[in-house]
Formats: sequence, structure tokens, C-alpha cells
Amino acid sequence: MVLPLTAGLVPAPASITLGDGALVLTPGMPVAGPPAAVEQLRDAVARRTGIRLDPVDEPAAALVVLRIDPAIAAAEGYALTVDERVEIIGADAPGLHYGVETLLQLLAGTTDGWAWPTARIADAPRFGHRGIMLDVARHFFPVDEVKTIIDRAAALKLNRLHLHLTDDQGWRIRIDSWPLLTERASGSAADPGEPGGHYTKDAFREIVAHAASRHITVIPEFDLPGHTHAVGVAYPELVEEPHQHPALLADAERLGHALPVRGEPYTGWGVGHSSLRIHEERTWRFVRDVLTEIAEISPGPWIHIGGDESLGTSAEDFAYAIERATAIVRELGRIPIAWHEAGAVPDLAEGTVGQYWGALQPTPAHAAQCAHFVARGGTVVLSPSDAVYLDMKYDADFPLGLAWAGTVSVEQARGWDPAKVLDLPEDAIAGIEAPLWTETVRSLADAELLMYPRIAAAAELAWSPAGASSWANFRTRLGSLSPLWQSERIRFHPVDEIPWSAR
Ligand code: TNX
Repeated sequence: MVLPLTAGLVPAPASITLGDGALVLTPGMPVAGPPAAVEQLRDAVARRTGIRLDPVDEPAAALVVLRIDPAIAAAEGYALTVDERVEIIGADAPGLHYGVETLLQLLAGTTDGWAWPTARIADAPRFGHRGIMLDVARHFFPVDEVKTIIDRAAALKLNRLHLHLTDDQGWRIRIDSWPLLTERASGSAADPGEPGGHYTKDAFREIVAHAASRHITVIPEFDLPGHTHAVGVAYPELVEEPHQHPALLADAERLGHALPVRGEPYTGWGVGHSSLRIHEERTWRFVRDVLTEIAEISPGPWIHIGGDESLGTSAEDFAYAIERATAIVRELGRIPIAWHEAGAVPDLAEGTVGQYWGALQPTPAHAAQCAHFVARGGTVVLSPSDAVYLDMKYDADFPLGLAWAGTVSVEQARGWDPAKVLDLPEDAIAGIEAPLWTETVRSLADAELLMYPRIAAAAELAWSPAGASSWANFRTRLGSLSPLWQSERIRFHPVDEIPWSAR
């Protein structure tokens, strides 16, 4: 038997020993275990190979045995063995799910047919927060596309989907107490030719449920006090006049975009021009109502309140807004998350999680802002823009994406250590999140080209132990995923940096 079995696993497991044998798949191969995991495996194997595995009740009669034992590994971990049979023991349901994803990546075509290499793997994640962020405000993704993105994120062992639901260009979530948000402010996006769209509460619940079935928690974001131009399209009395700062004027001129006008849809790419009216009590009724309705449809522990690029809000008003918004989230029984600028606010709610989007080399101000979240009992999620911003161009010639943080190759996306970005203890780092901002994205295909393969680099840094492997080893493993990605119809950008396997 010729085995092209390279164990192309991404993210790299904590420990792996490969033998020289293999277990060949046969139609009707019996599989036993918890129904959700059995179905996950059967569906994926059938999609990849056309082979149907048979569910059986008795583990003793099965050749693939799936089970849960909390003693086997840390949370979300698993142990996997392939010899004459396959056994996957998850520490919990997510761990079993990830073990099955690993087994699917191990599957390879051989001269004897589809086979798993003899292997022994013990695995568990480095970080608890392994996220992707989708900007559905600049480009709206319908529910089915979000589900596709969820399935694929879970395959890379990611466990958070941060949905950036509101921004200057559009409001994407139905709020019953303020119905004009979606009636008047959801029909635009970051391109005059785009239709926009929004999620009804049922649609949002469907996304949350689908994510949960893949062990992914949805983190909804209502970005405030800036990035709120769309609020003013529905309720002009809630927002200030646009702040026409020099960078906004210069960018609008360069890109040929119109300037923001209060009460009218904005389709340009400028940032930092909008602000809620901080001193009106009506604004705070609005903020509380929105956060309350979002909390009602979001069972997860976190709610993101934005806080980035509030150039149209004075520092004093910004501090007041962040204090008040984070306190409301706490009152709703949830943990606030905010972009790192909110770390400048002395009295932000205790336990607020910061999301760092500056460079791999933080400025002293950024470092101090991040440290403040930790001093207030929170943690920090790392989204360094020159490493994990999925909307940065791969190189200057790439047609999609922006380049304000530089271009980001796959090697740059993977070549950093999450423990070394900020001068904080490792347990102050909640994990890593890779954002996809969508100013230049017009379709799921565009999104995929920016995400893949770089999302795999972010997933590896979030999951695998520090220093788990070299760049040379990562390139080879990543390249060997190409047949799997092709069979899943993922439109990845075939960068020259990676030796993509033909089969
Ligand atoms: C900065 S990063 C933003 C977004 C833009 C993005 C484009 C952050 C918190 N804010 O509003 O979409 O750059 O890369």
C-alpha cells in the first residue's frame, strides 16, 4: 500500500505519534457513540469519500468508537487512537467534536482506498477564545452563508463567532422597540450598489443555534458610541452631526466616496465621523433597549459594545459612554467586550474583556489600555491587525482587501507568539480572534479568498502549544489540506508560499 499520509493536521495537535500502518475505510464500517458526533463523522466522511459508515449501538461491535470521558484531557480536549480500530475520547462534547475534525483531516486517499494512518494523538487547546469576526454591516451575509462559515470555523477548532451587527453603513438586527432601525437603516452597505439586509430575531436565533451545534458561541456587537451613522438614518435625534475630520475628507476624495450626511444612508468607507448624542437620556433608553433585546436572543456570556475609532466623541464623553454601556451589559448578566480604546476609560465595568487590534508592536498607549482591562479583572483577546486582520491584502497586487496595517502573508499571519505581544501574563490573554471587515467584500467567494488560508494560521496560534512547530512544518501541513478544502468547495487563495498538494 502506498500511503501519502503526512498527517496534515491544522491546527497542530499537542502531541502526535504516527505508526506505519493504516486502517482502510470500508462501506458499512460500524461507528458507535453520541448521536451528534456520529452524525458529524458520517456526514463528513460521506461528503469526502462517498463511503457510508453504519451507526451501531454497541461500542464492542464498532470499528469507530466515540465517547466522552472528562478525565481524558483538559476542557475541549480529546485523545484519538487509530490502530485496528479508531477510538476518540472527548473530555466533553466540544472535545469529541474536535477529535472527529482531526480524524477527518487524517483521512487520505491511498492506493488501497481511503484510509486513516495508525496514530496516537493527545490534544487540548492553548486558549479558550478562538474566534473569527464577521462584519455583516459593511457587507450583509444571509443566514445560509453564515452557517457555512460556522461549519468551516468549527473544522479549524474555532469556538467563537463575533458578529459585528451594526456600523455606519447599515443596521443588521431587528430591535422591536426601535423598529425603524431595520425598516430604514438596513437597506444600505459599504457600496451604493449593495442591497444590505438584516436578521429577524428568528434568523438570528437560527444562527445562534447552528453555531451552538458546532460548539461555537456567538458574540453580538453593537458598536458605540462611534460607528453609529446608521442609527441616525432611523432616528436622527440620537446622533450628532457627522464629524468631518481631515482623514475622512482625504479618503472620500481619494476613493470618490460621498461624505456622510446625518439622516441619509452612508456607503463610503470612512471611520470616526459618527457619534451617539451622549448627554440625551433618550439615547440611553435606546442603548439599554438595544442591549436588552440583543441579550434576549444571545445566550452566550459576552456582549461586545464596540468602542473603536470614536473620533467624533470627546474623550470625556467617550469615557462616560463606555462606563455606562459596560455597566448596562453587566446589569444584563453578561460580560462586556470592547475594542482596546475602551481601556483608556478608568471606570469601565469590572471584568470587561479588551480586544486589541493594534500592531504586533504595540504603542505605549495601546499597551497601557490593554493592561487596564486586566487591572479591572478582565482579559484581552488578541486581534493584531498586521497578523490576523483577514481583510488586509496578502500582497500589494491582491484585488480584495485594504492595506492600512500593511500586507499580510500567511507567514506573517503565523509568525508571532500570542504570549509576547503585550507585557501581560499568559492567563490574561483570553485568546485570538481573526476579524473579517468587509468594505471590499461583495460575496461569500470574496470573503473566502481573504479568509483562506490565513484563518488556518490564526486557528493554529489559538489552539496549538507555543512553539508547536516550525514554519516549514506548518507550510507542509497546510498544503496537504488542499484536497480536503477542494472537496468542501472552499475557495482559498492559492498563495505561492504554500506547497499545495495535488491530492
Ligand atoms: C478599523 S479595527 C476598524 C473597522 C474597519 C477596519 C478595516 C476596528 C476596531 N475598526 O471599522 O472596518 O479598520 O480594516
